[in-house]
Amino acid sequence: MPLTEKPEQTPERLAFYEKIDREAYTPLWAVFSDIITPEPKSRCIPHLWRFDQAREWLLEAGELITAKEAERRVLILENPGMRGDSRITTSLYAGLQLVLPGEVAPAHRHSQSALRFVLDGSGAHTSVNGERTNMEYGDFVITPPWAWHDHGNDSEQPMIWMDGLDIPVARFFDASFAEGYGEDEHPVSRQTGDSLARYGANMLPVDFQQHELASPIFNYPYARSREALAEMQRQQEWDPCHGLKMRYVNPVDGGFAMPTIAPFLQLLPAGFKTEACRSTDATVFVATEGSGCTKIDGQVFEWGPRDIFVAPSWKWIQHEADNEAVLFSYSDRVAQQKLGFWREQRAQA
Ligand code: GTQ
Repeated sequence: MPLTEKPEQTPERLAFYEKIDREAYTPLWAVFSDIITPEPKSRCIPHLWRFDQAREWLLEAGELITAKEAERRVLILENPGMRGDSRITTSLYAGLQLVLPGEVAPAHRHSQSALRFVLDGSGAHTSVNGERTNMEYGDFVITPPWAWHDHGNDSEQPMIWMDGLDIPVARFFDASFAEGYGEDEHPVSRQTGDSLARYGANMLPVDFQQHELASPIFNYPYARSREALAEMQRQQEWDPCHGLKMRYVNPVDGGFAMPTIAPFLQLLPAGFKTEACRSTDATVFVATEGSGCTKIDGQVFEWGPRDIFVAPSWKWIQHEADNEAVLFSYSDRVAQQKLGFWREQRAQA
């Protein structure tokens, strides 16, 4: 049943509202249907950013400012429905970061969690709490909340990755803290590859105790994830809405790899067309391989490798792959599920 309609605004009522307004009161019945909506209502709109254009403008930014002067040389992908707000969805941020050969993005830490998804170049590193990882195309890298991190590029090529952060979430809760380390790089105290060996080989140190919310693995190499998809593909078991979709997990508890951001990797075989599906977690997608198109709320977006697109909450999504395609995506699903908000619906076939 629909909710009661908004009551009429009689002169007596309006006079009353005006009187109480002066002392910071508002009648609920005048706003109820705006704040408790029968379905999600959002300023977030579907949009696609072409990587080639972004790369050109990032390299231009590289001539204007150094990574150090900028703290982070990033072009924010702002949702066109929420310009000026530094967000790609209502709860999440996305940006494209450039680190040029020889540069360092100085060590700092903040309350916000970050993910990196590597899109261009090879061999630059990020360091998290004293361990370095070298980054390759498609690697999914985590910076947990309040972890020291700096980025450097000792390779010969510019390195570009997508940053996904929960900046709007921290802002919503008024819980943002940040500080610089005071030196370009945090000292390296652990061997490169240690975390992946220690936590990412289906084993855990015998007396391991969970103290952090984020996964202790901080680089999930694309080569491994991609190989898993290729192996599963042979089984030919497809989800009608997602093709073959996996979520990146925290091996300690089986939950999502990050406390506020849910990351996924999915494969769509050549020619596959998904059934329409919608969920309350607005989602950022990046094509890593292949090309195709995605219909979001009736609008069709054609994508190729490294293009980024966003689907708002509760809008029908349908993917179609021209050739074998892989999509990385992230959303706030993990937070919504913990808080009891998450819903999904699959179209009746
Ligand atoms: O690399 O630490 O896109 O702190 C925004 C804020 C990246 C980072 C962003 C950040 C970073």
